[in-house]
Amino acid sequence: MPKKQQYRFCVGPWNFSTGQDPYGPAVRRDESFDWKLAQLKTLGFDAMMFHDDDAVPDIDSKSPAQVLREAKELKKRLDGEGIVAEMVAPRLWFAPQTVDGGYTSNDPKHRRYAIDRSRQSIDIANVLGTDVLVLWLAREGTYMREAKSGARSVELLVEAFDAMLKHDKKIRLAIEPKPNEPMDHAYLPTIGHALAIAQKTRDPKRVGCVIESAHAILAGLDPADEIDFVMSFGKLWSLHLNDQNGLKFDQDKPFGSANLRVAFNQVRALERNGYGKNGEFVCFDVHPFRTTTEDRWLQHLDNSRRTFDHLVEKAKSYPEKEAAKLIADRNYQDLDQLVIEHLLGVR
Ligand code: XUL
Ligand code: MN
Repeated sequence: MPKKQQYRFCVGPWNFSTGQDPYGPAVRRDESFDWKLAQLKTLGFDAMMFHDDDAVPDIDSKSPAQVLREAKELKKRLDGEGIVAEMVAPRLWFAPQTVDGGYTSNDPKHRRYAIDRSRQSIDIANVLGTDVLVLWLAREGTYMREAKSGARSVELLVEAFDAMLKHDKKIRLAIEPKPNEPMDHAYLPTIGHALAIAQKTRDPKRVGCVIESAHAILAGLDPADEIDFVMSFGKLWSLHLNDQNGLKFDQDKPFGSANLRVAFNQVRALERNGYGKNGEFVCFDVHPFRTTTEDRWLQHLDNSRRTFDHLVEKAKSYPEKEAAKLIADRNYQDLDQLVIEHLLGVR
C-alpha cells in the first residue's frame, strides 16, 4: 500500500437529523446550528458541508445582498470555531419551482430559477472560501420517461453547467450521481455519466465528481470500483461515505453498517489512490437510526469515523504478499478466505 496519509473529516448539518420520515414525524428535538457546529471539533471533524439554505436559511425570501451578508457572518462563525466549509450545494429540490426538476424542467422560467440559484450558491461558496459546488441532481430525471426528452435533457444539463462555469472562473462542479429517489430514474445515475457529460461542457477540467457509497450501491455498482474509476481521471473531489442494505430507499446508514467488506474495499481504494492528498475531505453522509435517542445523537458520526479508522488499519495491515501469491496461483478461493479472516482479525 502507498505511504501514510492523513484523512480529514466532514459532515453536513442535515446529518444531525431528527428522525422524520415519510411515515412519521421527528423523534428527536432539533438543536441549533451553533450547537451542531460546536460538536464537530469534539468529534475530531474539520469541515462542514453546506446546502445554500443551510448557510443562509429561508434563502428565497432574501435579497442577493442580504444573502451575501449572512454568508459573511457565517464565515466568521466558522473561522471562530476553526471549521472549514467543504462545499456548497444548491438545494433545488424543495422549491415550488423545481417540482418537475430544475435544469431539466419543461418550464423555461423554472430552469432560469435553478440556474440563478446555482449561480448564487457559487457566490456563497466564494464567501465561505470553498471552490467546490456539489450538484446532487435530485429531480433532474422523470417520474415517467415520456414526460421529458432525454436528449434535450442532456443539452439542458450542459447549458446549466456552462452557465455556472462561466459565472466563476475558479469554481469546480462536483456532480454527485444517484440513480433514483426522488425520481424514478435520474439522468446522471453513475460516475461514468458524470464524467461523460463533463466532456461536453465549456471547461471539462472543472467538472468532476462526488461519490456516495449508498448511491453507487443503489445503481448496482461497487463503490470501490467507482472510486478507482474516477480517481484514475483525478476527479474525485469529495466523498460521502455511508452504507446501504441493497435496493431500497436511500438509507444513509453508518459507514460499514451493512457490508463491512464493501466498506473495506472502499478504504483500500482510497489508500491505493492517495485520496485526500490534494486537500479532499472524507465526509460521512449518514443519519441516526430513527430509534436513536437524543443522548446518542452523535453516535452515528463517531461510529462511522471509528469504523473508517479501523478499516484504514486493516488496509495497511492487509497481507499483501500472501494475497499476491494467491493471485499469482489464481487461487481466489483461498484469497476470499484470506480477506474474511483478515477482517475477522483471526489471522
Ligand atoms: C441525497 C444526498 C444529498 C447530497 C447533498 O441523497 O446525498 O444530501 O449529498 O445535496
Ligand atoms: Mn450525499
